[in-house]
Amino acid sequence: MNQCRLRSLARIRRSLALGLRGTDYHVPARQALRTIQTTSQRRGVHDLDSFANGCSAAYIEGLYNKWKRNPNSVDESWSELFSGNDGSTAKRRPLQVAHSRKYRRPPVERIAVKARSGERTASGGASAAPAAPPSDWKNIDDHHVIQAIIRAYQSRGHLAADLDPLGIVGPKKRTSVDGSQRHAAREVLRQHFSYIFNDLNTVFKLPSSTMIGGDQEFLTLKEILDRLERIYCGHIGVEYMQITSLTKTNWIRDRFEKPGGLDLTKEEKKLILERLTRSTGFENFLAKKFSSEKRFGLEGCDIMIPAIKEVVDRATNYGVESILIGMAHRGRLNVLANICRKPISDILSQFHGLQATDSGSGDVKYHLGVFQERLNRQTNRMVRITVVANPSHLEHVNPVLLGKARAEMFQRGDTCGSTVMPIIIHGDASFSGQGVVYESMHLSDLPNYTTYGTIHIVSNNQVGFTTDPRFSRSSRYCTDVAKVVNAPILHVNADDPEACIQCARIAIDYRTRFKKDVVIDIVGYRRNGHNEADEPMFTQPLMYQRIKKLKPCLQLYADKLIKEGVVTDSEFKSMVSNYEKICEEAWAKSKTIKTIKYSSWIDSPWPGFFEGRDRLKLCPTGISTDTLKTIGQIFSTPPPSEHKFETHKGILRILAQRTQMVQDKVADWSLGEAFAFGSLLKEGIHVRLSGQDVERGTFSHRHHVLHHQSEDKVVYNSLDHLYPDQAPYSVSNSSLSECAVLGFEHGYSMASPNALVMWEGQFGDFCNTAQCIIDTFIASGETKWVRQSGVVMLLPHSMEGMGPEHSSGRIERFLQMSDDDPDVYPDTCDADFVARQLMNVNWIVTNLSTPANLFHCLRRQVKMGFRKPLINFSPKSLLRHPLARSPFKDFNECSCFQRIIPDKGPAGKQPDCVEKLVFCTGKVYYDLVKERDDHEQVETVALVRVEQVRRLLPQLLLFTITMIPRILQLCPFPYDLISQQLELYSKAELLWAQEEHKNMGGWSYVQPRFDTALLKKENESRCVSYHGRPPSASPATGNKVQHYSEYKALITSIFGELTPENKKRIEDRIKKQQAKAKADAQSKPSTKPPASPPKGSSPPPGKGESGGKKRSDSSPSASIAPTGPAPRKPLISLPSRPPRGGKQRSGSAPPPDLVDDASAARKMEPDAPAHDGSSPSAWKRSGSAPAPGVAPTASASRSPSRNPPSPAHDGISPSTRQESSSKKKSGSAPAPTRTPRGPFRTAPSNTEFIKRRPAKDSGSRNETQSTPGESELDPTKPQP
Ligand SMILES: Cc1ncc(C[n+]2csc(CCOP(=O)(O)OP(=O)(O)O)c2C)c(N)n1
Repeated sequence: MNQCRLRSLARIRRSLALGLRGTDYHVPARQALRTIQTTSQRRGVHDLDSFANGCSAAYIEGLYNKWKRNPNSVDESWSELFSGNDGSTAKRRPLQVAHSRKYRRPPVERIAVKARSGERTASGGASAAPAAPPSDWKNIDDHHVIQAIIRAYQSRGHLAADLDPLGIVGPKKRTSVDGSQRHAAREVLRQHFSYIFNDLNTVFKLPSSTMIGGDQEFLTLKEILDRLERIYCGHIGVEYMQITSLTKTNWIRDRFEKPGGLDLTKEEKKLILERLTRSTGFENFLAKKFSSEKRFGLEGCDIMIPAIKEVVDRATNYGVESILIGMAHRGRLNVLANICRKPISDILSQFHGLQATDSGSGDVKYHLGVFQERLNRQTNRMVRITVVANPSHLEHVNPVLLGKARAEMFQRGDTCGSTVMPIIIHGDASFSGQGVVYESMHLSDLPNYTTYGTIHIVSNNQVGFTTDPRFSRSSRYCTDVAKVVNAPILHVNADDPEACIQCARIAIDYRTRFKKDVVIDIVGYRRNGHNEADEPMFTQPLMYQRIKKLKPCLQLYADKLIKEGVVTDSEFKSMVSNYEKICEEAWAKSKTIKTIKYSSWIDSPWPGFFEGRDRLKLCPTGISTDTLKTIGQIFSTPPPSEHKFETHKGILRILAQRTQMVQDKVADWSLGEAFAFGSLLKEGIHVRLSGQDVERGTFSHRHHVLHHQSEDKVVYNSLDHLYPDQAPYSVSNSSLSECAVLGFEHGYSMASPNALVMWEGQFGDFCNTAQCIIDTFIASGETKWVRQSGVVMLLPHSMEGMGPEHSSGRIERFLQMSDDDPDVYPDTCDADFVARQLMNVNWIVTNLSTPANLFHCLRRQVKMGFRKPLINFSPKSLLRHPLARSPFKDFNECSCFQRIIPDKGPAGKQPDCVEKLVFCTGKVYYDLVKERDDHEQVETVALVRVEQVRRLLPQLLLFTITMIPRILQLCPFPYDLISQQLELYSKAELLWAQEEHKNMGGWSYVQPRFDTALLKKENESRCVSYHGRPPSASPATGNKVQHYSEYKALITSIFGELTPENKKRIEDRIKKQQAKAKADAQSKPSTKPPASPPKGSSPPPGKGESGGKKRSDSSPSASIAPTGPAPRKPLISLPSRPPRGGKQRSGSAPPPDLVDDASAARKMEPDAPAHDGSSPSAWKRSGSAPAPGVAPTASASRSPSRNPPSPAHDGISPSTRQESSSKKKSGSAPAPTRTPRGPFRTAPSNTEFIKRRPAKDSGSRNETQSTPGESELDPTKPQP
């Protein structure tokens, strides 16, 4: 089939699908279409060319309607088609007939053709075909043509509409066959036009698919064409035939087509003029007073203000009490002044460059938010108008606004958007260009995200900065994206104020009636450059030549109304001068304003929340054991039996495990989370959790929404049934968009402080597609706009061998954006230190490792006297880790959030005996604990420490212990608790262990803060050394073998190699476990689930959910354990301890006299490049030397086989070594002093220096380098 035919078929398919989609239409229509297609595939092109055009859907529809009334009233071939009798012979006939008839063929001829065709059929159809009833076939066919013409205007009329005030774009008027000038000549009517009859006065009966006749059933052809032309090809181009709902298309058709439906009264016209005077007057005034200031004026689209005003008026009339507006820069000040009625003097004061009296960084005037509550004089009703503060990033305010609107609806108990309405104002280039527009639009019909219709207004000035539309989009209209949600799109010429107002009216009526999105595309121009200082003639010379000649819309409309006698010239002049006077008075007033307050531009005030509250009071977060039991029991109970809810067997097992936990008074992650949610719900706090797959949980651990196994859409959520008077709980799987959904939840959290609003990333890695929301709203929103939000981001994060994009939530980025000063040791003696620290930081960053801490942390979010975003890196394997459970006592009234969890092992009683203090955060803690056990450090490490322990107490030679406190709240940094630990273990070597790469994870954040804490201590010479993966461009390897080898390198760098004794012990232990498991299995063949699981369901209890998942897949520690599948030899070799040379001590602080001067000098070399991935200055600060025992370079980790890594015995990268030796050669070794960095900086000795000493690397490299071929080694056996 050629392209033309394909297009024809596509068109007819669409027409049929759209036009005939009524309840009982579509079956035969589809069949008809299928028949047509089948036939067309068999036939030549000519069969269809004239038949399958864009307008024949109307024709077919007409026939179909007729057939429905009386099957004999249409040709037999159509009858066969519609009745579904599409036998092989019948299939071809309708086409032949329809085509050959070409609408106009006289009946006699047509019947003849039919007969001929019948003769040709094998079935002898000619003799069987009934004779056509006597009728005026010419007349019928002519009516079909009229119907097709009407349909053509309805669906394609907008293509010929006169939308561009500049007259550059759009079809020109052409002379039609009737001699009149018509826009629609080519674009719309195409070949129909050639069938226009010679006699324009012929009267036709109007089909039911049009309302142009009003009460009249008959119109002359001329009148039909004139009316259609006026409605569809005038200053409004309405795109609505794409809407799949017949009710909606009929409604729109009705509104536009009904005669007189678009007429305005004199008063209405006068009101438009008044509003236009204000809109234009405001821009003129600003232009006069601040000619060179950027204000992003609306000139050229001035009518947008009266149009919005119309929407507001009408909406308030319909009962809307709160209107939320999201918009960018263009016309924003005008909206504030003339829609919100923000005092003009306040707006003008923003131009005066005044000092703000409150804290924060502020924002430019055309980004500020506004919240105004006022009486709408037109409707005499109170209305709240909010313009949400927004960043420069175009369109990204959209989801935020929608979330805020949705939350307001929730607060008001508005379940259909009747009291709250969002309006979004777009630019043409950004509407079509920014993906977030599409992503946000897709929320419009989702049950938990819908705002029951948003009014979109495009201020379409036909240029984006300096870029013409033809270079900025591929679609015909900038609004085409709205078609994905079936929104009607009303394009309107900005220089026709009345048409604009009509569109505004229809839009708000449509939204009120159908609760769906609608778009008004106001096509205007931009009188100035992108901003007022820009020269547009550089880039759009011809456009601007025209613009210069064009009278402003206000003038054009005033002339029109004066001509019509609606206003007099003097009335108009006084309108203009009155508004000028208002502006002048405001100007004078603005000059008396001496300071500004950022808080007077807040868009989301929380009245009553801050007043009378001690913001620094941290309320307890623990709850009673009774509450725990109640929540636990309900959360672990299947739906009540009376509901006959069929629950999946696997879920029943999970619930049984939960019951067991409740009985045992311990909680795993999901139970801990449920305790937090349930207890808040009990206290009347609304909880909302949204994100991809959150109902079940990406890792299948949550299971809040249970699905009936044999009834569709029947679900049960036990957290909805905790207490009779509990607050509502909303957990919702979202669309697959991080940007829109996170923005939405952020907006939701802005509406009220009394809600816990959470967004969970599927994996933390994907949150960067919402980076703009994170950067411009969550990180900096409070600073810029004094607006608080307690939104929670839950970002699954941990290195579990799942590859580069399933491992890291990018802790480092969030920490890097935290605004606590790394160099200032805070006043930890302050009684309110903890709360003050939280209040003063821009967000809280946590990496929690116990369910109890998650519980307290989430509850703290709403217990604080202020709101802060919480970024929590949540676990993956820990969700089921047997050690990652919390006893009930950790949730009770005596418990609280723990910012750090000190190691509570036996060594705590003898802190002086502790040799190593390893700080860490997150999941790696559990790995370290296991490895510490496996390494039996007490006996083995002492020897390694020979050199180090010289400065320790003698008994340490025999008693060496590693302490592992966990830092759970990374930001704000818990200085007080860290300092306590440093004090307590004053002789221990300090280590920071992380599983992330060196340029990632928490290291770059904690290192300077550790330094600050250490420098605060007198006579402190220690610093913290780094133990983790080397720097890398990629967050994680995708190669399991490499992952494990990196992991092992990290472990070895802290604990050294497993000794033969260690390995023997581990082997014995495993054998014992295996034997026990075997014995258990023999004694009780299966742990009984409540009922036998169906195929493919969850694993049996005993193994639990985790039992079903191979540990080796997710847990490095599991995989390197001897029980795991035989791991391959790591590609990166591990350092052995003790290191060669005797003096070296990986990661230990040598006494100052042992510091290698030369390596220290290298470290201090100011110009030394940062081979380890840190910046040179960070490198200088020490503590940032390459990790001992880890792969030395990023390149090595990228391609180990081609670029084999050097051994990590000394933790020095080859490049660093090279660097060192070259520096040595050049003899440029300065004294080993540290550069003071902050107020507390002195020059302590550097534990890193000795680790960086070059080893005999060539030998060791050969010794330890392994190739994949050699890698099938038992990890329990000693490594070479
Ligand atoms: C996401 C984003 N990209 C680029 C810019 C820079 N920028 C500011 S305005 C503008 C042109 C916008 O054109 P349009 O959407 O048509 O609005 P107009 O300014 O013409 O009203 C651009 C590219 C921005 N602010 N945000």
